[in-house]
Amino acid sequence: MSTALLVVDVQYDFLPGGSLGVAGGDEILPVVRRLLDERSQWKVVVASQDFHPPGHISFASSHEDGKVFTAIQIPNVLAGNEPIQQMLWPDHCVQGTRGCEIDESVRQGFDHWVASGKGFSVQKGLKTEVDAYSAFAPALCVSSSAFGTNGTTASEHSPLASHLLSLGVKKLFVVGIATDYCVRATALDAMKSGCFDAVYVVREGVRAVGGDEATHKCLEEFNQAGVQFVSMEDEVVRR
Ligand code: VGL
Ligand code: ZN
Repeated sequence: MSTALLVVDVQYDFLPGGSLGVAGGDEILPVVRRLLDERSQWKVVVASQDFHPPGHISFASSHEDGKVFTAIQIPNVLAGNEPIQQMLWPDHCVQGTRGCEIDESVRQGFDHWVASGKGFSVQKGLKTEVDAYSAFAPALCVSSSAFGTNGTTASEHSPLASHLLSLGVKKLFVVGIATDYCVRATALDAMKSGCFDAVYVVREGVRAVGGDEATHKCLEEFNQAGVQFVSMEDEVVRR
């Protein structure tokens, strides 16, 4: 089947008890594990990881008087230093810390796919001065697989999109944390890439930093963009 599963940032810092713990984040774990079941027919399974260096620009602690959960203006170093909004967060997903690690039970389910050559991971947010919510952000991600920065892929797509395209992936299912940040950016970018026939976000497999209200707003954006918000009960997921 030409279907891929993308598990976004199911890391300890985004789970309850983590430095940026999302309420109900742990409730998605059984759902993600079920989707990762080895009997599933995924052509490929991708796990993304928020992967920041210490002192990352998105940390409130990196700015004098920086307050968590408020936005500031910073220069966009990728686009002529134009001012852009940057949300400030508690320090989270710092490389080498436990908070950066993918939940053990999910990692075990994922490892099976890696072992059979069908799974790989993508790290994002590695550059100190740039935040990256989307797993499709070009040039901001590194990956455990061979694709990446060596220019062998179609330049108009992100490395991840090009790679999935080259594998013949037509449908992409997205789950993970957080609905209103990295899942949102990833699903919208996937749709925008034009590389997929369909992009699905599985509702039981996501939770938002901003709760129900934020989820609702994302739903409208998904609708507008053609990203389908589906349930585990839906035929399209059960197949
Ligand atoms: C995320 C906030 C900051 C996410 C990452 O994975 O949704 N949210 N960094
Ligand atoms: Zn982050």
